[in-house]
Amino acid sequence: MISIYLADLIYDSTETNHVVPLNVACLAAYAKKKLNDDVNIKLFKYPLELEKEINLNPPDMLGLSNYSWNERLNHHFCEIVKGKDKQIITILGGPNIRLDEISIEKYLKNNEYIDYYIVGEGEIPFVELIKKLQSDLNDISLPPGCAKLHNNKLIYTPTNTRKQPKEYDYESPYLTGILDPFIKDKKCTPLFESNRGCPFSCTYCAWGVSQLSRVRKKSLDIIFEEMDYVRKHSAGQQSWIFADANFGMFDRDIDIAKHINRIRKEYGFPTDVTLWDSKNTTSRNIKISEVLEDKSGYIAIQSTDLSVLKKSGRGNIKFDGLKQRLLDYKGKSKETQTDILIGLAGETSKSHMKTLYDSFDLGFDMIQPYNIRLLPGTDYESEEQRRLYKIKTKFRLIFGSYGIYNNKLVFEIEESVRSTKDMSENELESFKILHWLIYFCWNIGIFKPLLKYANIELNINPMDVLLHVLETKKNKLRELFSSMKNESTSEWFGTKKDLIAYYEDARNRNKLKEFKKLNAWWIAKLYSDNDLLNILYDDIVLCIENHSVKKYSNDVVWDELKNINSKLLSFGDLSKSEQSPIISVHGKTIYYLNGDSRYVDKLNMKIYINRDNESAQWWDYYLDGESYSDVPINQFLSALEKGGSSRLLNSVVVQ
Ligand code: B12
Ligand code: SF4
Repeated sequence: MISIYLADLIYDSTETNHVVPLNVACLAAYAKKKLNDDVNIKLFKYPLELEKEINLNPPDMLGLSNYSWNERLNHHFCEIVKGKDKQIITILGGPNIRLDEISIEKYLKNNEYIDYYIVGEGEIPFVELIKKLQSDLNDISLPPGCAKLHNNKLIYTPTNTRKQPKEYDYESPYLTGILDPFIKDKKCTPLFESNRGCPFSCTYCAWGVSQLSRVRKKSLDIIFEEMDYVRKHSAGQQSWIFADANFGMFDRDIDIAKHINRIRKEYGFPTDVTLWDSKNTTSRNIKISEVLEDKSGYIAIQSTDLSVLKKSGRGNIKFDGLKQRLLDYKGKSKETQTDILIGLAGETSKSHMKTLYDSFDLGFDMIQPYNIRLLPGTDYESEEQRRLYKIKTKFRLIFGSYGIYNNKLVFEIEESVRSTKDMSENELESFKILHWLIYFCWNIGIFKPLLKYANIELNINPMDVLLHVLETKKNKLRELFSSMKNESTSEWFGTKKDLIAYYEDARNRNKLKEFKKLNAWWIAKLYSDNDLLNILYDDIVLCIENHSVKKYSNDVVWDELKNINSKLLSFGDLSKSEQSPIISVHGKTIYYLNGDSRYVDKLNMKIYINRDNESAQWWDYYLDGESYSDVPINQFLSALEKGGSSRLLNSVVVQ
């Protein structure tokens, strides 16, 4: 019997992003069904466990799931097993590889410890490869989808995806029980699929590659059974993820949503279900959102420039439909969120700036600009598009992805777009602090009441205020911005080789641990000096007051907001549950403070500011009972990185 270890590795140093290893479990379940007792398969998620097991009982075959966040770790484990025994067969699968034959050949040549790469959907090629390895070793041909080198030349026939059936019915990994240890692990988020593939072809996305353009469905009964199984046998995780690229593409997705909601109502979980909505199916998306009783609506616009969207492969996504959904969500008082990318094909500094302005005009409550990570296998990463758009990239560490396995230090690297023919690196970098100001002042809400008032009452786009803040005359704030700029640029290395040499140098190893999420680090810096927070507050207030012709002396709501906004962030201690004395305010003030529009016409509303028990306990746990100003700044930072950023503000309670 052949012994196979399959792993979807995630670094032990990270505490987030853990999902059940559905990818390799799919292979294991199908292989078990087809090959019965010929195979003995073990699944792994954590590298330390895999390392231990390899040392105790080396397998005959090691198969690893290859993504942009675990590639170097995978290579290292292939090297480890080959070091133990050259006969152990190593296989990589997963999306993190260019898809043309020359590149696959190069990949295998550059990574001598990898015997096979399975490209695209894995179930059938994996099983056929095992069968092949168990039979005729003289025949060098391979099943479609499998790639290897023979005499230094590639042997590979791509899977003919056109011939795949519209429905796929491989064995369900959940229902075989193979994922039981993982759904019982509280840290692991259950992951489901109801379909595979995406008909759109956004150039920066590995979902949109031609291999996956045909959408194929899984049987509805199996999906229901899987959800029921996970409900019954899991640790009751509050989060679930659906891996579908376009949830809402089919009518039946409404039934899936109803099933999720039934489970949630009856058993109290999952409260939080991540779904990527389908495009161009507005009314169905709205219906699904109603069924799931979503409190928020997520619509990724990426850019509002139609020519950029077209060049980025998003020309077929109807912008009007996105707007209609947005209006519906806003009409139902849902919190709306969007993603924006900087560095897309054809995006200029001007058009990106306009996208940011437009996002506020459209009324998004959360606006999240991201860099573009170049992903192997996508069009945007290809040599052709690199040349066409004169894409220049740089490299940085992936946060939290490092560890020592088999006595060797391993860490992960991302390659991101730093300039194109339409946007220079300086221009791209000039948005960094602005993006952070959007995150800090608007998304997590620190000065949102003031900015929202300015936007709605005075017709001032919050971008105008934030751009003004960037030009502050206050020395202390200028110094902060200048240090932020240095920190931001110094994360990047010109080449992968330089980055590796730097972090492998024993003198710099500690810096791996110190590598931080700058968004959180800059909050820690601001909070560590109350003066800075006050200067930022003053600058925002001054800018709004100077911007408008309206006289404020009589505007009760503005005065109340100025007073209460500062209390929301500095009232009491983060770790202490506290209530302020009762404050009397206009109903409209409440709307600007927490979005509740029920009292806008009422005078003399009674409210109090509250630091609720749950938030206080959360901070107490992460700050060891101290105030944030008394703990080392790195401890505060670590709490922010673990989710503290969204727990900074006190809430407003109406009496
Ligand atoms: C779930 C998911 C996640 C999870 C984590 C998943 C994990 N395994 O750890 C979360 C939500 C945390 C996540 C985060 C991110 N993700 Co993600 N994510 C997905 C998603 C939606 C589903 C993946 C999945 O499990 N599908 C179900 C399984 C069954 O399908 P599969 O992975 O394709 O596996 C099949 C084949 O690939 C193959 N196969 C896979 N492994 C193996 C192994 C062997 C040995 C063999 C033979 C075959 C094989 O067979 C499988 C069955 O057919 C995909 C999109 C998609 N639908 O594929 C993106 C995707 C994987 N994510 C992606 C990205 C870029 C990210 C982020 C970097 C986004 C960001 N900028 O922050 C982050 C980074 C996370 C980190 N750790 O740093 C990219 C990866 C591209 C790449 N080249 O690696 C994808 C493809 C989406 C995209 N936009 O292009 N993600
Ligand atoms: S629609 Fe979404 S999943 Fe499909 S290619 Fe575009 S970004 Fe990727």
